[in-house]
Amino acid sequence: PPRPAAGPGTNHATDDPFTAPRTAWWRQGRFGLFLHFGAYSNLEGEYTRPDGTVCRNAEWIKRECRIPDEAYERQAATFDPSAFDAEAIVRAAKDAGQRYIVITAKHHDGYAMWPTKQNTWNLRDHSAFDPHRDLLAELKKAADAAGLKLGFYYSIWDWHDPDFAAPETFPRYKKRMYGQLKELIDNYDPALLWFDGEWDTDNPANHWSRRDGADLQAYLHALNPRLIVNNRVGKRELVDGDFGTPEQEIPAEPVDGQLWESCMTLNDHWGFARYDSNWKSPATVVRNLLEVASRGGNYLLNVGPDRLGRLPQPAVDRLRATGRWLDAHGQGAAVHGAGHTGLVAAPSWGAVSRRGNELYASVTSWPAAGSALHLAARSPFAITAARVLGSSQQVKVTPAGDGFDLTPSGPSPDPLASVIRLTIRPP
Ligand code: JFZ
Repeated sequence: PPRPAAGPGTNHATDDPFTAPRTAWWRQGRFGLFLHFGAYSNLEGEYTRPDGTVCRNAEWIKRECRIPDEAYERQAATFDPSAFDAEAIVRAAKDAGQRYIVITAKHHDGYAMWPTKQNTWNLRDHSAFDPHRDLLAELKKAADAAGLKLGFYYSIWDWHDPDFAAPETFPRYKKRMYGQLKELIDNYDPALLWFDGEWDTDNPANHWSRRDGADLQAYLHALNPRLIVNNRVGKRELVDGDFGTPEQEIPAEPVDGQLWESCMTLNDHWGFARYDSNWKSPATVVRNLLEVASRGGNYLLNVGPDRLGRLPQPAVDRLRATGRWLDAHGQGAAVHGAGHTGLVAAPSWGAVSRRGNELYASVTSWPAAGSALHLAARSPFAITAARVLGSSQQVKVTPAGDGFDLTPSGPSPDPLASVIRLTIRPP
């Protein structure tokens, strides 16, 4: 169903993000790299208290480990991500088959990763980093050169700004926030803004209102009508951004007429944590990506660079493996530009996506020799051709019950997952 029209006074983009040309790159891209990088990264997940005990957390370390402001500021002053290599990061994303990058410009700790003019709590004015460098500018340049889109995560909730917590001073905070967002848009021309921290909370109290969300979305679209904005800009009332943001989960069903993006960590933390080696396997990443695409969503896979700005090698390896898998199976045909079929039921053996008149049946549980995969049809259609991508293997298609049986002639060409491409004649 079409989205409800904008309510009175909500001057946001009135196009339907589900079909709007401005969201086409995002809808087709399906796969992005999320980067959590900030002053917390400098601690690499471990804070040693004055008494010698160690407290562990990643991007929430300031709050969860109750680090006093002075101590947190002191450690941030030593932050020197000198090994941040925007080209290497962009190459890793591109090799993975990712089409966009979203980096934390400001997380809850309030620390800005660019030389903002609104305060000195930023990487230029409060760090040991080369003052002539600008990470976001470097990333923008490298992303542009590689044809990847760049977006910024921006936390509304701010633990550092002295004007944040009191309702009387909140307007002053908002003014600085608007100033920062204008800087980001004017100086780096992001394709997307990914808001967070819009929720009700204490310590510090959050006075962000549904009206604030609507005003902000209107402001942003006035600055750049093509900007894509996530739903956490507001409180899911008055405005809902352009896409939903399920976190660390894949919705079982696509939401009719609504864009969504599932964000997920590659290990167990968003920010770098040196003790966390619980990396998802390439098979898990590929399976998640296929599931997400088959349900019409995007997959925003997170990596936290270390204190020097380097991507952890296990993360690079997994990104590389994901890209290799996509290349080997039809150059990402099951993912890029593909989406929800609307024609078949989600199978237990994998995921099925659709691009035009082709269905991509990605099989993570390949059948034993001579056995079939059942494809249940929700509405009648015909299959006119079937082949295994990246292989010469034949697949026999036989009408069966509510759909078809697909019987491959041999073992799975790829233990990770293999793709059967079905050419269909739609109803
Ligand atoms: C937030 C942050 O607090 C976290 O550090 C990380 O940046 C993540 C991507 O976003 O955490 C959230 C945000 C939203 C929900 C849960 C955790 N949510 O909607 O359930």
